[in-house]
Amino acid sequence: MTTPNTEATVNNYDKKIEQVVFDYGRPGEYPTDLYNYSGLARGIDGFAQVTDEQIARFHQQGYLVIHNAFTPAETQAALDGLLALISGENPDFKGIMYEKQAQGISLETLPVEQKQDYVRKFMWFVNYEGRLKALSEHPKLIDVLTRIMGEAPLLFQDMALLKPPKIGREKPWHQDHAYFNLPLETTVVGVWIALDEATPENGCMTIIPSTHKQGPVVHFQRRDWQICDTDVNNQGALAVPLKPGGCLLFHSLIHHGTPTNYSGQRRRAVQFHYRPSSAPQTSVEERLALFGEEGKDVTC
Ligand SMILES: O=C(O)CCC(=O)C(=O)O
Repeated sequence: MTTPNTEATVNNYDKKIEQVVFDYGRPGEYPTDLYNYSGLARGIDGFAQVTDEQIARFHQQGYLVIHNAFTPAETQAALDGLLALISGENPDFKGIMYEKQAQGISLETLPVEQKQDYVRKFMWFVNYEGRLKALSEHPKLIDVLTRIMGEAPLLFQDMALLKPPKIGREKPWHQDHAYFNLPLETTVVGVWIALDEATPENGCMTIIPSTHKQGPVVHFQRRDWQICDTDVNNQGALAVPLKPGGCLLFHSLIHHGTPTNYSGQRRRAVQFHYRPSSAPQTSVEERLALFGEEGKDVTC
């Protein structure tokens, strides 16, 4: 059995990337219609508009889009924090993964403006950067998450895919729950926050509403730990364009993915995952029995 890609794995803060690494996913061609969408996700304006009806819609459709969730100052502070970590201001922070194209480049000699355009992923940064921690603990965000979960949320994963211009590889269709050792019935919520404008051209989120109700789908180790391209039914898919400071809250079983950034525009974002504080954990074996083990007698 292939060890599943751990793009988003890990359930606690004991684990972190220990050294500078390069993307181990396989960049590759994918069907040109894989990220086709039939509309744009509609959203509300600001946390103040999160009514009980919006919370109910999250549970029905598996997502909630909040434009202008964070102020320009809060968004800029998060971006400044990210750039401070890329520039190496905190030598203890090692959680950066570079795009494959960065291999052979003297990354340490590059100014941060250039260096950031080779970064694929950041992980486990909140404890190294106060500005990012503040974003993850934003009282208005925590309030909405508490209302969704019915109890206090616990941050258990922080990561950022930066998807640099021209080379930012896709994140194939997947369910985040396939990476988490948590019982299926746990309401796990991902929060994806745009730091740049995210568009279909530079690789914004694409989601298939209500797919969180279909339960676990087998994932395969292909270009990534992903749903097989031929198992994706993107009829009804929605693109989720966001301006900086906008965010997408999404259920961990919803099918989602992001196309390659072929544009010349940056698409920096951060993503936090929260679970109810009281949720028990399960094991890798239990997770793979539901989502994996290279397809359990099926092909991809
Ligand atoms: O930021 C992206 O491009 C996709 C992130 C995502 O879906 C994930 O890491 O689970």
